[in-house]
Amino acid sequence: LAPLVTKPPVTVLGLGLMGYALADALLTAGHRVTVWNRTPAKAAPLVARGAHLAGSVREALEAGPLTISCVLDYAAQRALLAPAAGALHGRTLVSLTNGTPAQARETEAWALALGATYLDGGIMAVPHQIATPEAFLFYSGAQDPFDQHRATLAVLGTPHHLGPDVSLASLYDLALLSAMDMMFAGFLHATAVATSHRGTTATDFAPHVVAWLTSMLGMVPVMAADIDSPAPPAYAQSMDLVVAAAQNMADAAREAGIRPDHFDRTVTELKHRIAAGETEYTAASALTHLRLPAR
Ligand code: FVH
Repeated sequence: LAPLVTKPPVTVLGLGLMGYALADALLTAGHRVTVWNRTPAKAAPLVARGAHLAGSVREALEAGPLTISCVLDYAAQRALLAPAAGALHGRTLVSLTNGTPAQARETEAWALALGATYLDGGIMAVPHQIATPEAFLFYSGAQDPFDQHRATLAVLGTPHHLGPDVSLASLYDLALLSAMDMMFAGFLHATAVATSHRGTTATDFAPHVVAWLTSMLGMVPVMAADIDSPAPPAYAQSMDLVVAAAQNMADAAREAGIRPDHFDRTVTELKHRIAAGETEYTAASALTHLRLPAR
């Protein structure tokens, strides 16, 4: 006997690495899954497991009340949805396509004008983490569709609804992706410096990177509290010490034959700040200098 399918139907548009993982997780959880992809052949293993491959985007949207879209970018998403837009009326669209806060606001207005409800989302996971405890996803937009589809969305990873401002999910998503990008850039720079020593391999060095970055992560809440609080900071260093360290990092990179650009720029900026009278380096002061002047 075939198992009884009692969970709500869900449509997934886009079967790249991430879209495929989303559809696969929903199928595994027992949902009736309809899929659509520009290249239909990618759906074959899902269809073999019971997914329905829609012949058009319109058919995919009409298959149920909830559609999750996960394609390359918002331009591709809009281009594929536009010809079938009428089918969004009375349905919920959740975009897990990576985009900017402005694109989220624009897409929400477009969907609302069509009589649809809209949630914008950001996936904080890579495909193999979907439906594991490591995966979490940000959502923003109206509370009602989130509450209505919460159980389905929870299959993919822990859902965090950030509130009715639809731009928040992409803002948090891109902020965290920026942190990840800079962390990996830091790892690569460190590894380039360390492996300039002939006897050192990246594999030898990696555990030290992991240990150091893991221990330094403990500073994040301390620095965050300093940023938010008007009280004297718990963590502060003299500007002279920080500029000397940055100069050493620039010089060590140069000696190792590695581009010192980032640290050269840091030294220049810190020297300007010292010349302007700054004596203490704090998280709050660093943040102030990241902000562009108000337009
Ligand atoms: N992969 C990851 O680790 C990250 C994790 C966080 C979230 N991102 C975002 O998810 C979106 C999709 O990413 P992906 O990993 O699935 O990407 P690809 O494997 O490259 O697949 C791209 C899909 O988009 C379809 N597509 C591309 N252009 C068009 C178009 N003009 N019209 C219709 N569909 C289009 C593509 O179709 P096909 O090539 O298979 O026919 C794939 O389905 C993305 O926003 C990430 O930033 C993933």
